[in-house]
Amino acid sequence: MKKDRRFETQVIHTGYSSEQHHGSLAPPIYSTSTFVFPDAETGEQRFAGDQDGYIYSRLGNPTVKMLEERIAVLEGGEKGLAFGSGMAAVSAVLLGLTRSQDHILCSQGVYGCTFGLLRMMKDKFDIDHDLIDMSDPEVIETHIRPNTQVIFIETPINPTMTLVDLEMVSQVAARHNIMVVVDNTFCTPYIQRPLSLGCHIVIHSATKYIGGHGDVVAGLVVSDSDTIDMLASTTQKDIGGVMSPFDAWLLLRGLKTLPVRMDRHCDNAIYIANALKAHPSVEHVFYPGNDESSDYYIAQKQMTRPGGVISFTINGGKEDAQKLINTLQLLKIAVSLGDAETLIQHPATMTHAVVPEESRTKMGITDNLIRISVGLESKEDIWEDLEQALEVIKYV
Ligand code: LCS
Repeated sequence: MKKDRRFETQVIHTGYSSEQHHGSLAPPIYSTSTFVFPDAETGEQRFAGDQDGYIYSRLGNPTVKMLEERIAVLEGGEKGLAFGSGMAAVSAVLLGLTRSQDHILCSQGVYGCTFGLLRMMKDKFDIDHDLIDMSDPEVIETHIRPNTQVIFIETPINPTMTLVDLEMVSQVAARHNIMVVVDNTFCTPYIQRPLSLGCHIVIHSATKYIGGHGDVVAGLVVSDSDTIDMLASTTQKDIGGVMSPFDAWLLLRGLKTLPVRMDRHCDNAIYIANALKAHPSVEHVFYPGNDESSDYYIAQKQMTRPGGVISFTINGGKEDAQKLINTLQLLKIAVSLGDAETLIQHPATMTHAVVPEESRTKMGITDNLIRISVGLESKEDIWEDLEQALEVIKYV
């Protein structure tokens, strides 16, 4: 396909050519563990890397490759790599870029299991980290050590929705030759493209908006060819958290509607965020579309739209948050995000329960914080359900 096609065309066509597959409009699922060599010499050449071709599905699979090519183009990188989960992707990247006695600088606030991985890397492999507020370049500079290899960022940060200025951080990192890794799960390349802002690696929990239908757990990484080849031949191949061909097929299908879905998620979320802001039971709304927020200028700079996830605090505590959630009728009580269904969860006791209370407080994950992944239902129906639940806690 012509390289200069627009995003809405690339999500549908890139990485797949029906002419090469008997005219099949939908891509085939190469559900095979291994590939037959015509002779022993071919096997030798493929293992030696002297001949292109598939060997074994942990090392590469045609359906998975279609997805890797598509996501690479969408993120504006050279190559993509698919994993069995977002955490398989995060761990392959962080373990692939570091060795014992290295240091990672991380945004103050990340998904709970990424926090768990950083702690495990420190305990088991002597790879240290600092979680810092990334709003001030001088603060970042003062935390950079001679052994800092990676700056790892989520933006918006899960679940506080704080934003990090990717261009600013990548400029600081460039002065020290440090790789900047961005978890772009909340935005997808439709909303934010970190590689175009000077960052080096993009990671996705493709479980979320990329899949979009709550039926697959998967991860993706995009970067330059050398970095992807290094990850493919080390932490991916030897730890082995690969994606199945069927999951790649689901994601190829999900990607086709990404721009349409993201626009609807954003339209609904803007409506819900405004309605929450006006409700007396709501203390504060954390949403990149909130123009009263101190980091709103970052959203304006690097995001095309504010996304579909909103967090908010209520006037009350943990019991009130749980009561509100329990009163809902349409909204589903579930972790994850980016699905057609609106999902609601309580980060302090769910996604971020593994983070010790002291660190949770530093990250801003209080007991009265609630996160909503606004779905694709009627925005009026979503609000009616939330409103009736907010009424129940109004007079506590
Ligand atoms: N990165 C981010 C920003 C995430 O939100 C998650 C999962 C992951 C990585 C890990 O991806 P997975 O292995 O689950 O595909 N976040 C979840 C959440 O907020 N609720 O449930 C899972």
